[in-house]
This record gives sequence, C-alpha cells and structure tokens, in this order.
Amino acid sequence: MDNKKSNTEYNARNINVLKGLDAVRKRPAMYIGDVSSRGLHHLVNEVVDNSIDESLAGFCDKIEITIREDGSVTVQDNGRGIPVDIHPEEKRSALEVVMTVLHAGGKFDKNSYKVSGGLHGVGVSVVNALAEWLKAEVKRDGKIYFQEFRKGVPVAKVKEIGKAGKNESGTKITFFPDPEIFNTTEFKFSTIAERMRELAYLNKTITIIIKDERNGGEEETYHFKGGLVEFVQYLDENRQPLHKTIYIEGIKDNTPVEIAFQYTDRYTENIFSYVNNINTTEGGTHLSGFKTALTRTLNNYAYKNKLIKEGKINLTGEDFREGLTAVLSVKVAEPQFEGQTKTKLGNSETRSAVEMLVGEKLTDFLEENPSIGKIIIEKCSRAAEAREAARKARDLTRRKNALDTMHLPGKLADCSITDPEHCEIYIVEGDSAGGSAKQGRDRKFQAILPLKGKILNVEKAKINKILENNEIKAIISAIGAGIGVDFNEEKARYGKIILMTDADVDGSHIRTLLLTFLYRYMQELITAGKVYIAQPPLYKIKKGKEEFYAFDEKERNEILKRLKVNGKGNSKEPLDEKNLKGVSISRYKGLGEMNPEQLWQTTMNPETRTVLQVMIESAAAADKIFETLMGDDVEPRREFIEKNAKYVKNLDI
Ligand code: 0RA
Repeated sequence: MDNKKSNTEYNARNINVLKGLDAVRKRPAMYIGDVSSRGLHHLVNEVVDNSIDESLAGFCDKIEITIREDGSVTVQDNGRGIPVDIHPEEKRSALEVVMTVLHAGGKFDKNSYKVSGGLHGVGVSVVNALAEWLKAEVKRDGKIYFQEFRKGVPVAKVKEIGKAGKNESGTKITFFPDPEIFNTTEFKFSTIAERMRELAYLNKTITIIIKDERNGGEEETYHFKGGLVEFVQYLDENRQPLHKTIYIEGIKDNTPVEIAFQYTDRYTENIFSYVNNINTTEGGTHLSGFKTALTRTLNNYAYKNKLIKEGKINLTGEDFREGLTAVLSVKVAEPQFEGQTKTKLGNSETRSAVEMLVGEKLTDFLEENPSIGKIIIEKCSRAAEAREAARKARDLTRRKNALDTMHLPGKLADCSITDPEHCEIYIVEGDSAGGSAKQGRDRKFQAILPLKGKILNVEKAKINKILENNEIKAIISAIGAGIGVDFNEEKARYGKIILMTDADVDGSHIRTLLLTFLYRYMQELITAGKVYIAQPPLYKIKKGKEEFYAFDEKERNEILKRLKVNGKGNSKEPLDEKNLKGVSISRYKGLGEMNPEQLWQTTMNPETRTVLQVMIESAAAADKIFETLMGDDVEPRREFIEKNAKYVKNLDI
C-alpha cells in the first residue's frame, strides 16, 4: 500500500478485518465455490443479490450491469444506497464495514427475506476481498460519496465527491477481479445475461439492464410484468400449451408463495423451484408441498367430477406431472439449505404453507375453470395409460434381459476393474471409431460402448418408445443405474461417462441427442459432474519424425509458428499453403481416421487428454437449450445455433 502512515494506525479491529479478508483470499473456493469462470461470475451475482435485497425490501426497481472496456464490471442500483454514517461500535463508516467485514451486510437490515444460501449471500465483502480493486459510489441524502479498495483494503476513508439529486439514491459498485485469485478474469455477457433474465422473471417489479462495452456492444433489458407466468411461457416457447397458464399467489404463515404452471403436449416434467431467488436444484420441502397438493387436488377433482372411471388405472403423482412446466418461487425468512450442493430446502413449515395454499387456490381455480380441469385430467389419464404400457414393455424387455444389468449389452467392451470410482465408459459414435477405441484403450479401467447412427430424440418420444430403442437400451444397461424416477446415481457402474463423437455437424447432433437423454433421464449423473465430452484433435501436423496435434485452428497456427513454417504465425491469418517447408497438415474428418494408438494418445489417455465436464449452471436455462435444440420448431433452433455457435460447440451448459 502506498499509504505507509496508516500502517501505524492499525488497531485490533483493522487486524481482525485483515484476517477476515485474508481468510477469503486464502480459501476463495469456500466462499464462492471455485476460482474458475463459474466462481468469477458469482462475484457479479453476489453484488446483484444485494441490489435485489433492496428491491425485496421495496426500495429499488432498477439495476444496471455494465461490463466495461477494461474488463471490470459495474453494478448500479437505485436502492437506498449503502449507509455512510459512522458505525458507533466499529468507529468507521457503515460503507467500509459492509465492504470489509464478512457477513456485515445483513447486520443493518431488518428486512426478512434476504438472499442467503448456497453460494449466494456471502456478502459483498467477499467480492471486495477477491477484487484487485473496487470502487463504491453511494448516492444518499443529496450527496455522492466515494470509497476505493485494493484487494479488500480501503485506499482511503469514504469522502464526499459531489451532490446528488433531491430524491436520488443508490449504490454503484465497480470492480476488477484479482488475476492472482482467478484462473480467468474474462466476464461472459451470456452467462451474466442468463441469470439476470431469470432474476427479472422472479421479481416482476424490477428492470435489469445489462450492457457490454467491449467489442460488439451488446445490450439487453429485462422487465417482465407478467413475472412467473411469462417465465413459464418463455420456457414453453417451443412447446404447445394445452390451456392458459395457471397462476397461484398468496402468503401463508408469513411465507410468500408464487407458482405458475401449465400442461403441454410433451411428456417430460419441468418444475423449477426457487427460494429467495435461488434455484433449488435439489428441491426440498417447498417442492414436495407443491407436488403433494397437485396430486391430491387433481385426484379429488377428477373423482368428484367423475372424470376418471372407477376401476380404471389409479393416477400417480408422476402421471399428474407429465408434460407439466412449472415455476415455484417462495420467500423464506430463515432458509435451511441442505443437500450436496446446499440447494435443497429443509424448512418443514414451508412444506405445509405451500401445500395448503396450492390446495385451496387450485381447488377454487378448477371449480371456476371446468374446461381446463377436464383437459388436465385427460392429459394425466393418458400419462397413466402410457406408464402402464411402458411397464409392460419393460417387463417384456427385462425378460429378454436387455435392461437387466446382469446381462450387459453385447456391443459393450467392459473394463476389468469394477470399482466405479476408477472406471470410465466411452460412448462412441460409430462402429469404426468404436473399434479403434477398443484397441487403443486401457482395458483395465476404460469401457467402450459404440453406438450405431443417431439415437432417438427423447424430447419428442413417449417413455415406452424410448425403452424400445436399442441404442438407448444399451446405454441404460451399461450404466446400470436405472432410468427416470428409478435412477440411482450411486449404482452407476462408471465414475465418468465420456461422450466421444466426431468433430462435425452429425457428431455434434449425436452428442446433443445423448446429452438430452442423459439430462432428461439420468440428470443426477450430470449434477454429480460425471458426464464429460471427449475432445479429439482436429489437426495433425507432421514435420520429419515429429508429430503434433491441434484441437482447433488457433492451436494449429501456434504450432506452425513454433515450427517457424508459416510467416508470423498470427492465429487469425489464413494459412499460407505454399510456405509450409516440409510440414504436412492433415485435418481429421472423423474419429475413425485415427488409428488406435493416435486415439489413445490424443483423446483417451488421462495423462494427456482434455475432457470437458458437462455442468448445469441453471436448470431452467439448460431446459431451454435442450428444448430449443431438440424441439419441433426449426426456426428457433436455427436462430439459437447461429447466435450461440460457440456456446453449442463447447456445450458448457
Ligand atoms: C446495508 C444497509 C442498508 C442497505 C444496504 C446495506 C445496501 C447494500 C447494497 C449493495 C448493493 N446495493 C445495495 N443497497 C443497499 C439499509 C439502508 C437504510 O436503512 O437506509
């Protein structure tokens, strides 16, 4: 620090502050999950969450996020502004306390539904600690205040730097993430925009603007006065809803509950649940309260109105959720988060609040809208019939041993060890690549399952058809952990499921089909981080006896530059074919072109390969991607692929 004098002034309090910030800098992952791109974006979410808290308290209706030309990010809101008066105990400004003391934000604020759980709600002091620099500007009481920090430590005390308008207030925080902490400091517009869109749906009074001032200058404004209803309609953009969206809202036992849902012509269940704006991917009491109320209310309604005939198949909870798209959002004052990723709500009072509210309001709705009631019960009865048919088909195939894990599929070349933690399975496109993979692999821990052609698009098929598909049957029995509601991730026979397809359009289509299947029927595999995408090289470069592999064009040109064969080797420059001086470059068209040894060396050897881990950052966003990629409508798919060409290539969903 350039201000040496201040060193002598450190009192016990300052030392404690430094200790706190130091703990965050020593173990950043404890506070923000990790130091990759994901953790980096948590910083932005954390600052925005504080603005959202202001909005939940009723003081803020606009948030503006800007990615600046220098790579820093600004989050500006029109809330009350962080207080700047001297904190009586801390003897420093409240702003400085909020910025430097862990979890200080909440100390001042009596508003009850604070975002707190999972990785959120760690406090903006964590962002400050992990920022190379951070500048806070506060408008309050007709004045503008300013304070700057480096790696969490104040550069100087807060000072007044100007006048603000009469009724103007708000907080503006600009920061640059510390490159000593993060693997990457590059913010992605699409990653931030996705979360902001979600927040805008969940908080219908708020307007969120996001701007990218780097090349391109993208900008989006999110404001949805229809809230959850619009969210559900957005999720079902490419599905056919069977009726108008149902919306239930109310406060029960001090718990605000909001739900929008509709049935579509599809067969999968898509329920997204939130607690204090946090996506509870592991569900919890609020979700089970909703499911219970839905099953009970619809069942009662159906029998009371004689919509289901006596003696017919009983409808199960699952039947009542086939083709259902729903978003459930509750606010809980003191949420208890449980589960592996701390995204499962544990509060039991929330279960009964949701269950009672949905029970009452849905009963009323059905009484008032009998035609919709009839449509829903018909849809659910058909689901029950299909479930029966599927059960029969499954029994049949089980007898034929196809789904039986005791009898592995004939095409599978299994590995010799059986401890799932150390085993991996390559699901490979095509028999010829499958053959190379079988020869090239380390048979001790690597299993190979070759697939013929394209698998079924599960997004558009009923469960009984899905279970008749040979390629899908082979995948299910090889993994050996069941499917759908019966899926048990702990039974998976492999710790890594690696998808290996050609680096062409067909290959990426097959990969998407496989991912769709895994997402819809073995989602826990993805949430557990067990699904990977192999990265075969695109180019082989040969000079004399030396061979090099390149995974993309940029890398190819870098290798050529190192070999000093192609002028300046600028990666953006087109290849000068005449200037290659005894170097040969071949472009792999498919996996099948590689011999077993090459395939092992480049794509399968754990020591040298790169594999991409498939992650679901936001379940709603992932659903949307699969729906767009796999649904009926061609136009949105084309648009999506054009807009997200890079995104689809990396599939970092
Ligand atoms: C502490 C107390 C109050 C508000 C805030 C912090 C606050 C923090 C952030 C962070 C970003 N935007 C923010 N807006 C507000 C309550 C203020 C009062 O009682 O006037």
